[in-house]
Amino acid sequence: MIFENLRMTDCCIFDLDGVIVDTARYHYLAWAALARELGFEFTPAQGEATKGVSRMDSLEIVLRAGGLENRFSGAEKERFAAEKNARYLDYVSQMTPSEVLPGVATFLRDVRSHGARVVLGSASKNAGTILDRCGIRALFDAVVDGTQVARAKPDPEVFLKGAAAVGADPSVCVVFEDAAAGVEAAARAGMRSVGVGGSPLLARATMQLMAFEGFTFEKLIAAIG
Ligand code: B16
Ligand code: MG
Repeated sequence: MIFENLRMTDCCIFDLDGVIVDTARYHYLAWAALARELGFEFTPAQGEATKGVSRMDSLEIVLRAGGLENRFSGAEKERFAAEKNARYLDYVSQMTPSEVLPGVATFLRDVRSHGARVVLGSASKNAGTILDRCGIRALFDAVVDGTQVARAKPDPEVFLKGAAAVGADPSVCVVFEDAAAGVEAAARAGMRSVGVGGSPLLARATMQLMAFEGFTFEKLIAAIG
């Protein structure tokens, strides 16, 4: 069968925020509230730079936006990050399965129905909570998140650990990412990638996908093998 002859993909690794759910708006609201407490406005455009970036690196982006870099001790920064996270978790605790982005759950099931593995590779330390709130943890063969990695994207650690968790070689893995740092992490891991959402910042990805509705594993294989 042509489909099987073309197939190089045995494992799909998914970023969480921006690919499976749209938690970016909750991250933004929580950072903007912290910025207001510190006396400045953090705009949605400035919030774009925090996508895919770890919590402490995101805090540095926020402080820089307010001209407050190098102003606070490590302990104060930890307190700011904890405060932001508490606000973020208030939003996350209200999430329901309806917030899984359209077509995603169907695509994950389709990947598995062809015998390929489905893995989560997220920078978020809250990934497990989000998967549980949205009722989709059982759709993954392995979950690697911010609690298990020492180095943030664009370091490839999260994706290499994800592949290792299901015994897949990087050459048969495809990473689905909405952030430039994640596309670069995939390339550094020796993996192909799908840039999700249409941002011009994802131009380095192997292929682009606007949204999951109507997308199938067969279409993925037809496009990139
Ligand atoms: P947390 P992803 C990332 O998730 C978010 O895109 C990024 O905005 C956030 O700062 C990071 O997780 C850390 O999240 O504070 O929950 O640990 O896109 O890698 O799934
Ligand atoms: Mg993301």
